[in-house]
Parts: sequence; C-alpha cells; structure tokens
Amino acid sequence: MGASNESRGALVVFEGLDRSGKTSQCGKLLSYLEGLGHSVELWRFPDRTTSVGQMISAYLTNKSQLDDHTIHLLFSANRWEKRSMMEAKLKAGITLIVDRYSYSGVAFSSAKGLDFEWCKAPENGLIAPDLVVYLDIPPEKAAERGGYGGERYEQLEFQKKVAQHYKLLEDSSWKVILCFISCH
Ligand code: 2DT
Ligand code: MG
Repeated sequence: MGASNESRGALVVFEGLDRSGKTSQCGKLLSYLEGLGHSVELWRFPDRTTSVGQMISAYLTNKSQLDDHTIHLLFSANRWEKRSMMEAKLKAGITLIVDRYSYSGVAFSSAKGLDFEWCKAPENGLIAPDLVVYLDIPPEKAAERGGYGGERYEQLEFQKKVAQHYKLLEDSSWKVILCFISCH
C-alpha cells in the first residue's frame, strides 16, 4: 500500500447465505474496530431506503413481480447509486463494513439460471473490496436457525443453488470462515 493510501478506509464485505450470521458478525467487527479507535460505518445491500431500494424491497416481499434480468439490474443500480458516497467515505478514512455486495448479486441471480458472465457485467467499475469474509454454512444448518423471514429466495432448495454459485466467485480477496458448528 502506497503512502498516499495510508489514511484510506478499508472496504470489508460480508457474504453468505441467508441466516449465515452476516449481520451479527458485521456488528461484532464494527464494535471491535470502533474500540480500536477506527472510524467505521456499517452498510448493507440492498439499501432499501432509496427509490430503487424500495422497488427491490417490494420484489423481495412478493408485493411486485419483475423479470429476473430487471431485478438483477436494479440490485446493481442500488450499488451504483451509492458508489460515489462509498468512495468519499473511504477517502475520508472511514472503513466500511458492508453486509452483502456484488457477490450476492451474481450468486443469487445466476442461481436462478441467468448467465454468469452477464450477471457479472454490471458490477464492473464498482469499488473492489479489500476483504470479503464469506460465512460458509451448510444450507441445511442455516435453514435450522430460527427459520427464514418469508422473503423471496428464503427457501432451502434455492439456497443450496446459491451456495454452489457463491463458490464459483471465490477469489484472493476472500477469507472463508467455516461455520459448521450449530450455535444455540
Ligand atoms: P437481505 O436479506 O440481506 O436484506 O437480502 N440479493 C442481495 C440479491 O439477489 N442480489 C443482490 O445484489 C443483493 C445485494 C439476497 C435480501 C435478498 O436479496 C438478495 C437476499
Ligand atoms: Mg434475508
């Protein structure tokens, strides 16, 4: 890392199936880094607060129907609309801990049968994470954890496909955490 980058914040992304523990682990990392005196913010995608995010939320809660390609592009647009703000925060020295990012976008849509390369294309040009923490939980274990919330995609058979597609996305920025022990 060059000297000019010394004060840049880090982009840390958490990925994994629904109920894999991302939200809890993001919260723990946030407290830990804050305790060390870092400036840190917790973000999540989809960001349901924007108008694009509201369309996504309506789709996920089955209040609207959208073509698979269309919703894929909306998820990506939801990241693009936040890109400049993310860049500004990182430049200002703020570390961003992000619950889901492009990997969710590609894994979930390609698990529906959309072309893998087509799914990746709109993510080109978004800020690359410094670290991706992948919480690797067997889909059956995730399903046992207090049940799903009833949103679209929260079904065991589909989550199994998502897990397979996530595995195709692993790269050198990934740290895979094996979560094979059930936590009661
Ligand atoms: P949450 O349960 O984390 O709110 O996610 N998803 C998410 C996609 O299909 N594409 C994406 O780009 C992103 C970020 C994963 C809601 C669901 O949305 C899926 C679960
Ligand atoms: Mg969910």
